[in-house]
Amino acid sequence: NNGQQRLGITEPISLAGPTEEDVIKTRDLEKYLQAAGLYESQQEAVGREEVLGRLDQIVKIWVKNISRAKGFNEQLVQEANAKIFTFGSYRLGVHGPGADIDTLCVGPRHATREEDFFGELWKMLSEMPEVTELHPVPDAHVPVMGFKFNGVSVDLLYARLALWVIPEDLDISQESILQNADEQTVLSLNGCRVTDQILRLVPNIQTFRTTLRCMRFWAKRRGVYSNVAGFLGGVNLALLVARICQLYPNALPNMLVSRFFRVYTQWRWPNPVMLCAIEEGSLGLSVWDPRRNPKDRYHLMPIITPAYPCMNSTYNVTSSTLRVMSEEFRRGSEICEAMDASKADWDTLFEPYPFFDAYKNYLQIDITAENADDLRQWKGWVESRLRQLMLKIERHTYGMLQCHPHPGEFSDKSRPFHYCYFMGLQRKQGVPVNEGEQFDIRVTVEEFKHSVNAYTLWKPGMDIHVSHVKRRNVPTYLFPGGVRPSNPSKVTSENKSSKSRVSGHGQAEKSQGGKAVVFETDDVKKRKRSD
Ligand code: 3AT
Ligand code: MN
Ligand code: MN
Repeated sequence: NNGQQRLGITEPISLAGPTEEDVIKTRDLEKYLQAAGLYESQQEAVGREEVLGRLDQIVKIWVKNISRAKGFNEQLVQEANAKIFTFGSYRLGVHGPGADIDTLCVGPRHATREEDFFGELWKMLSEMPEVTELHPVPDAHVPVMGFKFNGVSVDLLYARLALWVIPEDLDISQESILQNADEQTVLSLNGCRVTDQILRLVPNIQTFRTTLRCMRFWAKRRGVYSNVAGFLGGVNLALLVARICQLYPNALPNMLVSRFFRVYTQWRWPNPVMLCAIEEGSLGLSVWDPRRNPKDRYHLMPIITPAYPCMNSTYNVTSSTLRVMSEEFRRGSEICEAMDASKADWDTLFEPYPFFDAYKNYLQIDITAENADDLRQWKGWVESRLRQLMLKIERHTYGMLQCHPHPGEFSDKSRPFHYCYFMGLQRKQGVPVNEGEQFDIRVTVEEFKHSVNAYTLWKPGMDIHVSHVKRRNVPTYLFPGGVRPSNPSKVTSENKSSKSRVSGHGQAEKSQGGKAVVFETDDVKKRKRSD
């Protein structure tokens, strides 16, 4: 127990350790997470280690091959080295079955990204029978090679260091590693450096892990797990949980969960959450600083990464997604209080958010393409733009119309090469409604589609369609088993009357006061493109 050592930028809130009840409740939580299938089997764990071992071998062979091809003498070829590091949920030790392994290949200065990594290494991988679904994305903000190795999903990034030889015991936590590194390398190293730093800055790794697993599960169930949609991603959640661990260094996971909700319900955003002080560094890289960088002032929910150069990890959050998350923190906090009074249990906390019951109006965004490969690219692009639609709608209605994006896509089994996305729409609450008020967002939607269709890699067949659907008309393939639940909120409140108070169901509906709010959206208009 190193809870005596102060970690973090303030004193802890409480040094209290667990009561007997906390021990029991934490054991209960661990059992719950086990039963929910959040842990992989021993066999899968061994499989992953094998994959990592093989990848390390492969990049070592690769770097020797390219050194030889570049005319290095045999001694230098033998010395040439590359190395695999991990980050993401696997490195944090909170990954579930079937999760990907996020890996970083660190190579020497003569191993270039374009030709050697995306060229030669790609070629080596493409010729291996163990490797399937190989998808290089060299033009991404953080360039990545995605593939499956023995069926395990792998994301492989590349960092090209300014060193001639990569020592086998290379420490990537020191700032000097970033010297003379290109921007993609800094970003790629950052994933690992941040993860390592988080693990160093929490007082107890085991309690941190269990708490984080719990919060990841909660966020997925409540529809607030998604970076790209403007909610919380793996890194954001890890940082939020790590800060709570610092504030309650001797607490067990059950306490940390309830403190998590309490602290973030009371948090006054945009005060930043950070695990350590933001250091200026000596390399002149830009760090998060709202006083200096005007764009940092617009961040609504800053959660700062703890490795130089410190950055905000939640630049995608909008006022709408922040509102949704704040509501979920509040709900979590109330449920934890109810749990203390034995009026709720873990089931209550993890109850899925009834997205298609929560709003009267939805925006449906359908996308199609001609084949699976096009669809995968089109999907990535459209997803990265959906946030713009949300921002535009909010801006064009002066914040009177609020959007709630559903994280993730849906697909209709009977429709190939098709995905759809949904956003709940509601009028801003607590503002008087004008009779017959309606929102015309046709221009907004048109603008959005225009920007989406400006995709530089657009191919014939990549199409997007935006429409307005009423709750009763949402397609049945959205529901598990293709069957719409008769009235989920009602069932809940009848069966679990003591818990319904805190579930927050149907609030959106009530607050619209039953008055007509009409949305006009563009409808089926086949896009024509001449080139
Ligand atoms: P899973 O268990 O894989 O679902 P995870 O936390 O490992 O959870 P990801 O594999 O999606 O999540 O991401 C791992 C890290 O990769 C998190 C972040 O440092 C980086 N990352 C992921 N997506 C992006 C992105 N779009 N842009 C920049 N970095 C990203
Ligand atoms: Mn991952
Ligand atoms: Mn990944």
